[in-house]
Amino acid sequence: MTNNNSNKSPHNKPAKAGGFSSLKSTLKHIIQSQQPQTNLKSLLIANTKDGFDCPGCAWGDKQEGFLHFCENGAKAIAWESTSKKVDAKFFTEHTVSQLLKQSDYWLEYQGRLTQPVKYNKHTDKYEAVSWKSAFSLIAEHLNGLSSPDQAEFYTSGRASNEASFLYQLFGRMYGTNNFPDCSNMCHEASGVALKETIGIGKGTVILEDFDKADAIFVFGQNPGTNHPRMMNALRSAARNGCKIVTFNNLKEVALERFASPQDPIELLTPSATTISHAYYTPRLGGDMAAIRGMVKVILTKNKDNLAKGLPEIIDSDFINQHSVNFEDYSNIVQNSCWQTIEQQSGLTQQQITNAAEVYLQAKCVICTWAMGITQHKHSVATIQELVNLQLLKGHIGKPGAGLCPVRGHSNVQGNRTMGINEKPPADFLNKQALVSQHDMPKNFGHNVYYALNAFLNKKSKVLICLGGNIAQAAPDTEQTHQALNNTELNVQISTKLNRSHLLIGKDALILPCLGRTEIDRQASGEQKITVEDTFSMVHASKGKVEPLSKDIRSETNIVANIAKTTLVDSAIDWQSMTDDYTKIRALISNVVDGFDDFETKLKQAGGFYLGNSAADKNWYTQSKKAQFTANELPEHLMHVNIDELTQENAQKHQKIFTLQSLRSHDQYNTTIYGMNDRYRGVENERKVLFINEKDAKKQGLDDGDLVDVTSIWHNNQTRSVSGFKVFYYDIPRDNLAAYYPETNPLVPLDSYGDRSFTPTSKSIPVILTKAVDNRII
Ligand SMILES: Nc1nc2c(c(=O)[nH]1)N[C@H]1C(S)=C(S)[C@@H](COP(=O)(O)OP(=O)(O)OC[C@H]3O[C@@H](n4cnc5c(=O)[nH]c(N)nc54)[C@H](O)[C@@H]3O)O[C@H]1N2
Ligand SMILES: Nc1nc2c(c(=O)[nH]1)N[C@H]1C(S)=C(S)[C@@H](COP(=O)(O)OP(=O)(O)OC[C@H]3O[C@@H](n4cnc5c(=O)[nH]c(N)nc54)[C@H](O)[C@@H]3O)O[C@H]1N2
Ligand SMILES: [Mo]
Repeated sequence: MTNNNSNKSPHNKPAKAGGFSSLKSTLKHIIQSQQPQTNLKSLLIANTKDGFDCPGCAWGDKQEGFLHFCENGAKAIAWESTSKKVDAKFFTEHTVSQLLKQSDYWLEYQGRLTQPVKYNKHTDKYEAVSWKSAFSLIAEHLNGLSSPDQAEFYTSGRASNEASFLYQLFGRMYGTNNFPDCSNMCHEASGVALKETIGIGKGTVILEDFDKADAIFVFGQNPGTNHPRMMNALRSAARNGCKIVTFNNLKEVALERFASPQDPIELLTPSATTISHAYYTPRLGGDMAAIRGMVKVILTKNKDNLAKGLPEIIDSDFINQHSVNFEDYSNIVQNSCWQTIEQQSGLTQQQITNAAEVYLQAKCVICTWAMGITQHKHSVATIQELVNLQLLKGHIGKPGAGLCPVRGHSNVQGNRTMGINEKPPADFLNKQALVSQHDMPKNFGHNVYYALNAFLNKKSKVLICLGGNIAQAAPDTEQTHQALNNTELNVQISTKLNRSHLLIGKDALILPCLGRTEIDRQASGEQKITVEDTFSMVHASKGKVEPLSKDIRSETNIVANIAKTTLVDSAIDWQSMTDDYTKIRALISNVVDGFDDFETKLKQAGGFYLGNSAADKNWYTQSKKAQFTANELPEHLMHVNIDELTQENAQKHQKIFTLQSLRSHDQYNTTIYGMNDRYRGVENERKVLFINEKDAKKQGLDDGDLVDVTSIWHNNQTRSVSGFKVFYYDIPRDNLAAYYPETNPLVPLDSYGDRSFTPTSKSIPVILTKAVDNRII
């Protein structure tokens, strides 16, 4: 195993991930959720034929039919399947001001939302409202706006294809392209980078490719926690001799050693599979330099080979036939010097050369990545560098090779396919105008960044959220909360209570909806919905659990009713859409590419593959070829003029660190399941600051000390969080890590990725100060 930045943590990090402790945790969560039997049944049918799609993550499944649940999928299901109710009675007992004082954990822990409620500003309480009145209030607000662009339609990535298709159709018939969504804070950079370079904003591999790859490079991702089913693919690849090379700012135990809970020996003994053949810990934001270095090694070696009359090591046939801009790119690589590469990546030339050697020895390489790559200022450029690397060897569009942005929410990719996009393609709009017999808005709408700004400037007035928790997911918590407090109407279609429900300007509604696991009954009978996974596989999902109350409606039903009440003289029969979802799928067939014969294709076992033009070597780019991109390495890794700031802070003797905000093992985004982060050895604590021991000592900080963290930004606003516990960890010097959403107050709203507008949640410049009354929070 290759190692660097070695720094022993004094904490109890386990020797392996998965195994019995994973099974134990799964059972604990099922038992604690107060509906154990239902949950067990739910788990057994998750991601199997005729069952429901696991709401945990967007990873795909093989069709062999054994149980496809994992520890964190179990948590997601158990969390949804509670028998505790948050109904109108609950709200009579709590004012919104009181609820605001509670933690995110407490809010969601109260149970499932079971009744529509409306905010009464005189009592400061939510009160029961009929569905009909709720829809009328929404219609009244929407129809009272002076422009449809004063409304914002947010989506979180769990909504089904059917619900999200109707939602965007309604929003556009109403007259706006304002569709901010969670993707803006997530994989947006991947979409932007891939669309420009390979002509499609999605990954090019399918699950089976993982069995055929000789090397898998995993960048900036923690699958042991966030995509546990991916661990099965990595484990079996590693066991078959595939070399897995990890680039991660932190030593994540699952990427080191993983025991499959489905393997009896690994389950019950200390044995485990070594996952990473080599594990590199680059500096935050240093991956672009690391990849540039790998390409430099490859191109240099290629040149040497040619000079010596040896065979070339890049795939020039592929490059000549399928790509443009190779010359420009080679020049920029030549001009990138090792000093900058080493300094930015935090890795040595030797380490980068070793990684390049593994790359060169493999016939088929997959590169996967997630938030460690997408949440920086130069994320688009970093992903384009990955594309450059893969193009060099023709590793796109051949079995066992390709690009794999591992998506987050279970249907976030499907939402985009269905048109949840503030910049819709003209062709999509034209087809939709035809089926709806209605003009479509042509101007680009708002993403999350613009939507929040529009509320802050009081230009937008109505916020409708199809799931999610924008209050805690978005950056700059104080600003975001202010934005929500400026709304004239805040409508939240949700399963559980969260902070987004509690930030109210004037009117607010909470509309309780069914989760993925629950039976969805409509006029024509029980409905199924569809989702698309990270491999562009579309399949059906059918809930099996009895809903907690008859008053809970499906997302599709809620959206259809909002549309029906708001739009007069609509050519779409919204009622029939919600009565029978096959009607929605028929509409989708007419509008969305790849969905012709939708209903028939759905009958195939495991659903159907949407295809991927780049995987077929059809490049829908400007040049009609795959594009090498000659981006300069960033001038600084930090999104502020660091030289200036360093000088300023040097005078104050303050050291600037870069902080990443990430997920613990016991959370699903803003949903906190518990206080442990088992794989990192954290117990009963969330306000934790991971720091290199040497850095800590230099700052006079002992393990367990409490610190305040303040971010550095060029406007004068102070962004600070306090009382974080110092936790020595194996992390590169100058870098820090702490959990999201506790650190969101530190991410300035204006600090976003170039061209992606994704908050720079993985590179926040901060300074530390010892909490005044240390050891007492
Ligand atoms: N159980 C569970 N599952 C989830 C989620 C959840 O919260 N809980 N969330 C879902 C969603 S929406 C998403 S988007 C995904 C998120 O999945 P991940 O991307 O795995 O999520 P993060 O916890 O943000 O982890 C980021 C990882 O990147 C590393 N990293 C950070 N910065 C850098 C860097 O600059 N370079 C490198 N090389 N590494 C870096 C961190 O150390 C960490 O291991 O998971 C999905 N699945
Ligand atoms: N600092 C920092 N900020 C981040 C990130 C980070 O790494 N660091 N990650 C970003 C990423 S990758 C993402 S995707 C966003 C996540 O942003 P969101 O998707 O907005 O947030 P979630 O926490 O997933 O939403 C949780 C809420 O969704 C509701 N919910 C759950 N299931 C359902 C359902 O089936 N239907 C409906 N209608 N509602 C449901 C529940 O009420 C729950 O409270 O956060 C982003 N913010
Ligand atoms: Mo995400």
